[in-house]
Amino acid sequence: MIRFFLCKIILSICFMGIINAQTKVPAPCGPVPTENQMRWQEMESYAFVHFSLNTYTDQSWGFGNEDVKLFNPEKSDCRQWARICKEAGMKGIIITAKHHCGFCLWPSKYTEYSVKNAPWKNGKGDMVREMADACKEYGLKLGIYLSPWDRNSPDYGKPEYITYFRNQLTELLTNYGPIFEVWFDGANGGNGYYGGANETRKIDPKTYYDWKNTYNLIHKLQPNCVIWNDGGDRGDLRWVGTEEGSVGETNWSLLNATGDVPWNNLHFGVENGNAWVPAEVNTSIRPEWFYHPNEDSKVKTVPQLMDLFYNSIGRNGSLLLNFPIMPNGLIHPTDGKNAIEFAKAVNESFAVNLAMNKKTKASNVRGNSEKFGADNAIDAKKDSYWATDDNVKTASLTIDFGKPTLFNRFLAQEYIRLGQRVKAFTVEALVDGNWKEIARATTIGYKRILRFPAVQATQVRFNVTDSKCSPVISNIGIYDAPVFLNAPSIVRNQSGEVTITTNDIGPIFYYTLDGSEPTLNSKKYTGPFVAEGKIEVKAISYDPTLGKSSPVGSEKFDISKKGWKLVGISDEKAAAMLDGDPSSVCHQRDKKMPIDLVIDLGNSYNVRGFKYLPDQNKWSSGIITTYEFYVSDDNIDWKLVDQGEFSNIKNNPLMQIKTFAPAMARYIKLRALKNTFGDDVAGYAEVDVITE
Ligand code: FUL
Repeated sequence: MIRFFLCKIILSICFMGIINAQTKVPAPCGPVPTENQMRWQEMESYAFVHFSLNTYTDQSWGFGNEDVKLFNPEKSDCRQWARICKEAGMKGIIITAKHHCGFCLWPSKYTEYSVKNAPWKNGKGDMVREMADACKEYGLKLGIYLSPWDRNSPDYGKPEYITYFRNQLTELLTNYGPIFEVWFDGANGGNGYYGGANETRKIDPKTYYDWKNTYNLIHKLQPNCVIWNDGGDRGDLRWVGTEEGSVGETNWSLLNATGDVPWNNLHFGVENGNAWVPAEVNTSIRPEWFYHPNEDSKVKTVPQLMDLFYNSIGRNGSLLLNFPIMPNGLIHPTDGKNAIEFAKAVNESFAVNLAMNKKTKASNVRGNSEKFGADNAIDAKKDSYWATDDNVKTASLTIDFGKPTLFNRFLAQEYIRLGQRVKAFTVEALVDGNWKEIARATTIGYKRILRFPAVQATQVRFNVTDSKCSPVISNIGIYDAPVFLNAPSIVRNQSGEVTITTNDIGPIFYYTLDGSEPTLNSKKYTGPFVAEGKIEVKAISYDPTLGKSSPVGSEKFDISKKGWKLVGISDEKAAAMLDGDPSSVCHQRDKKMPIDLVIDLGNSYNVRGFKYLPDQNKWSSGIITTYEFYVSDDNIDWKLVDQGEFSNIKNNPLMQIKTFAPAMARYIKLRALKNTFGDDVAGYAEVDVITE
């Protein structure tokens, strides 16, 4: 009898132990974010501003010999930048204190190559100070971009440079108040001015900068700052492997602490990585990072910015959106307007969480305790969550609207302080009494948002179908977001045939050919049409059922390519580079570098520039990085009219636009000197000329 009671007591102690364990907060699952990473993650969106001597030379990367006297932004106003960023819902601004050219936006004690020798404010200006003050006024955090690569410094490549670099970092981290992020660009070493040496200096980014001690310095001077580094050492945050504005649909905030980081890991993270290194999606509101007037009509539109939002913040990343500053020192009105309208569109999309205050039911609740109940996922509190018992890896949470409700977005957040757990989930809707799967995805992390066609349902079921540890969900949101139509894309092929398209289903297009803004009274598009010579096509799409039209899509075309002939390349191959289609590519693989592309324009033109679109597949060879451009009247005597580099083409394979002093040409020659792979292939998705 005594034995029986003893057993009972022991059993109930054990059972209470289990219950107790299950009412305790779940143990962390793998690596977790630091407080600095948490603070950073919750910022969600912040801005970059790119401003330097490049702004005045129309370059992407300066060589380091550009004249400081060029820097004179007569209307410069960091308060305008801060106001726009604030209105655009951003939480901070990272300023390019020093880009690769080495020019400093603050009067550094350690170099003459700075604002102190520029005409701007008679050398008394300090752009970093003005930025810091404006951020303070608008309640924004300040971040610093300091390029490790310095094409001006005579010491770059030598040990002395590291002292110089750290001295500059110290100036920036001690004189301008709290810094939330420092940004170390991955572009490192190559040719440059280097104090007049004009040579190529190669370094190993992993060892040259002695990052460990640089990080110690940062931690000492700015303990609350996160470090972004794509230049050889894992910092607190990671690049996502592209500057186009998206991170993988599967996105783990984990990486391995040591070893090389292959592209896939940058883009998707590592499920079982042993360090917390979340993704920052960096991209520009225009194609390029610095201001180029020819991109005034290429500013990302609200629908494009919304895509960016879903592909970054909606995929467990943060969004670092760049504003190129114009030579006068201001953000272009279109960039400002689109960014602010974008913020309004986000607010409108997520204004009402339809799940809020609705009846919930969970398949399992940790220790059956209210503390971990399903209601915690819809209470809008970031520190409460729905959690299940430890042994549970698949679980469902149902939200009952109580009446048919229309929605097209589903949002989920994990309580990442306890690690990232969910590997896969589905969303089902109860439509006319039947459960129907409406979306499925992989990871969640800090925030995941799914888009799907609008559905009307009485209940929604969120199913975690696979998880590394028991799921811990802090927030569920269901929304009915407005639909935005994309600006149409416009292409012209070699025969002069213009085609207008969109990814949206069902809209009608209206267009103009004289540069005027299209309206519903403009010409209706009924299919491809021929429009030769120099024209500007502008088009909108309109959806009659929504009663909505899109932003304007526009494209400027130069002389007709109808009579163009490629010298020494078959017409069939050539078609790919003249067809206006960025996805078709022509490669020259049978020659040794330098590889020439010679085109007979059919007639003589006053040529003042050329355009080169590289292969859009960054894994393929043939993306030219260094070039020369020649013109000729007879295909015998050639005149060199331009040479240089397609600076950032590897990370950002954009249309490269180069202009030069006008020269008469019947023949043009693009000479490829080097490509990103260092082999003997030259590839061309599109080639065009710019004429007077
Ligand atoms: C790149 C740089 O090379 C670009 O010029 C730009 O600064 C961008 C943010 O990072 O890698």
